[in-house]
Amino acid sequence: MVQEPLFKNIGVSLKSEQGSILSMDRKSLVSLLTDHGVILFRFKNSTQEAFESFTGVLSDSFIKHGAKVRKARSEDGLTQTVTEGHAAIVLHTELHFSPFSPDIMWFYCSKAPQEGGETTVADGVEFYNRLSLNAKNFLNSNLIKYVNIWPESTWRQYMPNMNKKQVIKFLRSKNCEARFEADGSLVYEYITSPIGLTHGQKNCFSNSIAIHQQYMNNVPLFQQDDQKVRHGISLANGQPIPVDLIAEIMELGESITHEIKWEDQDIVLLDNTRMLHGRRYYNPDVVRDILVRMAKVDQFRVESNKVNKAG
Ligand SMILES: O=C(O)CCC(=O)C(=O)O
Ligand SMILES: [Fe+2]
Repeated sequence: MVQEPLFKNIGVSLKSEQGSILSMDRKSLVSLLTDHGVILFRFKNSTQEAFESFTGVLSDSFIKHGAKVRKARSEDGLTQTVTEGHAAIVLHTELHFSPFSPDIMWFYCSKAPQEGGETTVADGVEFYNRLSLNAKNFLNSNLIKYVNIWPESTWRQYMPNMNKKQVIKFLRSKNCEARFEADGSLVYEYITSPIGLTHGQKNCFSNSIAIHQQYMNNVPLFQQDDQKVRHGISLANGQPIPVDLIAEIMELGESITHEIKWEDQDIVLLDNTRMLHGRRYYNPDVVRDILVRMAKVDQFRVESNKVNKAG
């Protein structure tokens, strides 16, 4: 097996012509992921079945993404497509806007695009360090409020065994205001810090601020069948996020973005508590098929002290 840096400052790639992905053990995966944030496994013959077994090495606690723009690709629905379509997606922490944010993400390249369609990644620690002092101060002293409106088909994916009363109780235990609308939609607010802490206790820019501009301005990309805007974002006090801060986040994010150029059967493991991800545009006539599995792993969960401090 050949181990080399994936990008200049972050990530590692492991390549093997003969070895099986299933020979990697939990301990080395945890240490590689902690040290490097993102791992590319380029092994020959990594089938979807091998991929699914491999993802069980770190955790058996998987999360199903409830968005309608993803399709189930395994019987239990835990292997899903990435967000469908060919549009670019800006850097984000997966599901940061909810208490269901996974600690890790696994990607599987079932069909690599011929051109474009790279998955993008950026280091949230570098992101934080390179923010202006103003932006750092602002993000450290403000919490973000996300508003989510989830149709019944969505919230049931995240909380399959709960009735409506239990859903409200569960969300209140996570400090969320929550209620149901007459059509069964769940409306709730989730307040959290835009700055997380890594396992090494480093500050980390980790949130869904940028992608909410896409959610709100490019509705068809995320809701093909419904024009109701399902996401909102503001500061915890309801004030809008300053436009110059959003501009700084967009510009800085792009300047520290790396691209994963997929090959068939590649597997990528990403620490969602530290690394942001997104994707580049690709032409609609290009075939691209990337699958994803998302999981909770106790070792990779670091509660942000800032939320606790703010009560
Ligand atoms: O298509 C990709 O590479 C990633 C898209 C994405 O961010 C997602 O589906 O979570
Ligand atoms: Fe994503």
